[in-house]
Amino acid sequence: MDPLNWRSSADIHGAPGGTDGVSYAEWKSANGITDDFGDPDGDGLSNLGEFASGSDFQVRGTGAGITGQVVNGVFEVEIQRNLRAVDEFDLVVESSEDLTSWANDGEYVSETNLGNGVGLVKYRVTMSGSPRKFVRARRMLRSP
Ligand SMILES: [Ca+2]
Repeated sequence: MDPLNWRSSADIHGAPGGTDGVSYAEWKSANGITDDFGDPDGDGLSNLGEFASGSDFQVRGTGAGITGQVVNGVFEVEIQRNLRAVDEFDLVVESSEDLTSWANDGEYVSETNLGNGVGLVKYRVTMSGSPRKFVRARRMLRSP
């Protein structure tokens, strides 16, 4: 087993002997969602994005989303993700100096389990002397 595929359990104390993952299809069915890109709470995050981040698709502004700050010349970004959904999504952090050319240079640092099925993943991006740098995070649904 590849340790890079390991993840935190969604709940504190884990789920020994079983999985605590929930597929996007199961979540959609349980919540009566038919539109992946619908936004019933009007917060700009699609239903698919709400599932991936572990926020409530019916309540605007639930969860931390994405935050960032410069620490000792390194940009650190924290991204909220649904720990029950991480088996289905890859998270990629990219940076750009011109919003045209993007580099997959986000370096994984750590993840904190917030204990409510949500984790905060920290990545760092080197500023490399550029006067400005843009950072984005992409969640990509894995192919079955
Ligand atoms: Ca939304």
